[in-house]
Formats: sequence, C-alpha cells, structure tokens
Amino acid sequence: GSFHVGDYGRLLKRFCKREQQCYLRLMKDALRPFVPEYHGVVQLDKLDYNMMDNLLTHFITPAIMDCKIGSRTYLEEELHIARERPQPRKDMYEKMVAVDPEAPSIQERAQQAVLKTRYMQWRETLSSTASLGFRIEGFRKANEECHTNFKRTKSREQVMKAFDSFVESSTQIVWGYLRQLKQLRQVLETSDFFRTHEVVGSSLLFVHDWTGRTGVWMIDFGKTVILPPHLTLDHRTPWAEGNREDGYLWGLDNLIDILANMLPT
Ligand code: 4IP
Ligand code: MN
Repeated sequence: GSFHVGDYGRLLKRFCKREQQCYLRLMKDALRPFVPEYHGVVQLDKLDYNMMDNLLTHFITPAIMDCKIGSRTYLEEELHIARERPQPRKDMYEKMVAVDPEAPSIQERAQQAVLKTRYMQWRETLSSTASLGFRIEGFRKANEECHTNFKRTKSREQVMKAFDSFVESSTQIVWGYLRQLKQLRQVLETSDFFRTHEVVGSSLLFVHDWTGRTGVWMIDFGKTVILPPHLTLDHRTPWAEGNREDGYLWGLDNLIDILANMLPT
C-alpha cells in the first residue's frame, strides 16, 4: 500500500514532492497545529516516504472520518493537460457506470472511456462537493465498522444523517468538532500558506474516541500548489477558470453550519 505505520507514533506515506513542499512550508506557518508534524523523507524497501506524526496515537480505539474539502477536486493544470493531451480513462468509465449506467454520454459510451476532469466533475455534482463545498469520503467507527458508500450523499439532510451516525448521536462530540473547526477557520483566515496556495483534493481528518476527545487536522496535500506571486485566494469566491479559487472556506462554512444545526437549540 502507500502507507506504513512506523515506529514512535509515526506514519509513512508514499513520497510526493508536492506534498513534501507543502509540509515544509506548513511547519513554518500558523497552520502548523492543524497538520501532522512533518519529519522528513525516509526509505523503506527502496521506496521513499514522507514521515509524519500518526494522528491516531493519542486516541483509544478512535473513530475516524475523511471529509474532502473544497468545491473543486482537480487542479486547473489538469484541465489544461486534458485539453492539450486528452487521455480518455477506461478505469474511470468503469467507476462511473458502476454508480450510474446512464451517466456517460454517447461518445463516452462509444469510447468506453472518460476524461479525468469529466469524471471528477461528475463526482462533484453527484456528491455534496459542488453544492456544499465538501463531501464525506468515508468513516470508520470505533467498532471497526467502515462506511464508504457516500458517492451520492449530497443534501444537507443526508450529510447530517451521516455525521450523526459517525458521532453516534453524541452532542458532546459534535461540540468538540465544532469548536475545533471554528478555531481552524480563524487560523486559515490569517495563514500566509493558505492565502498563497490552491488547495485541491485535501481532506479534514476527524478523530474521536469514547473518552470524548476530538481532533481535526488538514491532510493530503498532493494537489495543493503554490500560486504565482501577487495572486492570492479568498477560498470563498466561486471558481471561474483562471481565478484558481478552490471553495475551501466556503465548504468549511457550510460544514460548520451543518454541525451547528445538529445541536439542540
Ligand atoms: C479518485 O476517484 C479520487 O478522486 C482520487 O483522489 C484521485 O487521485 C483519483 O485520480 C480518482 O480516480 P474516486 O474517489 O471516485 O475513486 P484522492 O487521492 O484524494 O482519493 P488524485 O491523483 O487526483 O489525487 P487518479 O488519476 O489517481 O485515478
Ligand atoms: Mn490523492
């Protein structure tokens, strides 16, 4: 696989140069408390890995959830590549018809293949990514029960129901997450890293356990890219090709709003 649990509470993730550059910059940014500590590159069986803190270490049989944040899940540069050198993907066609046999166009059906950007856009509108700026990718409960069937989880009500199942209706846990998400939002709004990066395909990792402890961290920076000098993002303005906006804060606003609505009034 692309992960190994290392010694000393560390995690090894298959090396990605772009992700390494992000972690190096994040270690010097206000966001540092909201990402795993980065410990450099290590080799294992001739493969390179980025080494970071294992975020689960201080929890007891934790429940974990991965939410992909942002209104767009592919980079603008992937769009350019798709135009210049279109590479129809049979694997993505197969994933598409498995969910909805009606989804491919006549041309896509003839090719039995779709472009990656087309597949990603279809996933965005099928899920809550396009309408809410985030989507649940999956969660695992303390009892090891895994839930990954969220490709069509789109409405606020569906999302709320999934969150409620993840926290097993604990308002204490929802409170904990809400407090940490609001702290994260405050820090994001002052972070130099955040202002100067297009953050795409990154997730928030939610972790809690039966003691009532909660934690939220930003993870997955393989598609987080630095902007050209003098360009900055507010992460709330809707995307129009060329503006590089990713909808990250818009999604976080919606996520916070939905969690707040799960609490008794
Ligand atoms: C996957 O689609 C995810 O979007 C992956 O993102 C993405 O990897 C895959 O692209 C794509 O096939 P499903 O979730 O519908 O299976 P993530 O890595 O965040 O899970 P990228 O490389 O875009 O991050 P390919 O090109 O790796 O297949
Ligand atoms: Mn990825």
